[in-house]
Amino acid sequence: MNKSAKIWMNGELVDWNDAKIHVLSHAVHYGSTTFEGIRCYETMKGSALLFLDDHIRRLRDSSKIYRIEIPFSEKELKDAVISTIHANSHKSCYVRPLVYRGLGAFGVNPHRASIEVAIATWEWGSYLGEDVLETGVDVRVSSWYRPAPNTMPSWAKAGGNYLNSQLIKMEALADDYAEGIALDINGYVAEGSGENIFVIRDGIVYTPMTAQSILPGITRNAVIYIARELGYQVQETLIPREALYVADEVFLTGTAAEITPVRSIDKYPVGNEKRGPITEALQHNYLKIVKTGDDPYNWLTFI
Ligand code: PPE
Repeated sequence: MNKSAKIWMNGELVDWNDAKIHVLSHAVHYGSTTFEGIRCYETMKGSALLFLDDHIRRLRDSSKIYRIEIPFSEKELKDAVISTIHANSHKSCYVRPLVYRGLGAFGVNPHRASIEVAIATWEWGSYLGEDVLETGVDVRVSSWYRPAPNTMPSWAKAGGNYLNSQLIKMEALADDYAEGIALDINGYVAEGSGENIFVIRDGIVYTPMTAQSILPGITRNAVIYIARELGYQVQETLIPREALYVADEVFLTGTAAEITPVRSIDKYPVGNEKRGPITEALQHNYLKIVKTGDDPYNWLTFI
């Protein structure tokens, strides 16, 4: 990982090496964190955060679900993100705001632990491998499902959820796949370990519904928006597993993964195993905004 100079912790910038927590922090034992992943791009008009407001809002939502009151306002958090980037002199970077339950009386009861906030930034390239935005990735359907509704709330981007993601990811890597696609409890397509998924057939763009144990992705939203702007029909709907095997195009979306084409699933070729034309058009329109800094939809926060 690319180390940076400073990490913001509870209102102060501390040296990267000093950004430590106590081993008895609640979060370490019980997974009680909420967090975000935001990208800052070096556009032709200067560095800009993509979807800063939406990410901070989701951090608040995730925290609310877990009855965590963040001891900073949204404005303070946004300012802190920007000052951390400046302190680390990044032109482009990945931003990781983290809220976690710290020390207190020991035991599951979270209300006795402190609420702590940290913001780290570092330079982070391609999420699923080099050149994959063009070549695509090989994925498998995971034998692990996403948690059933009313077990782990998938709308919360919370640390504990990522134990399930880790099982999906490790299983995929063990068999030399770049990523695993999890089904929901009913066997319908849900999402990757760290990405949402889109499936295209006959020019129609399909993606799972947010009630299907998926994270309501901010990139997912943007892609739905761009697709409709380009005139494509988009359906948020149930997708059976076999739809993956007969799709014309499949791609994954996420802040880290951006828009990554899938070239095979369970060794079934997707389309002609190349990035498809609709995937390319969506990628082009998404990346154009963060490359040029032309911001027709007001998605960027210049820093
Ligand atoms: N689903 C999951 C489970 C998920 O973790 C992400 C983001 C998404 C969908 C896409 O959401 P969005 O970024 O809002 O479009 N995964 C983060 C990386 C996880 C990791 O730390 O590894 C990310 O892309 O930042």
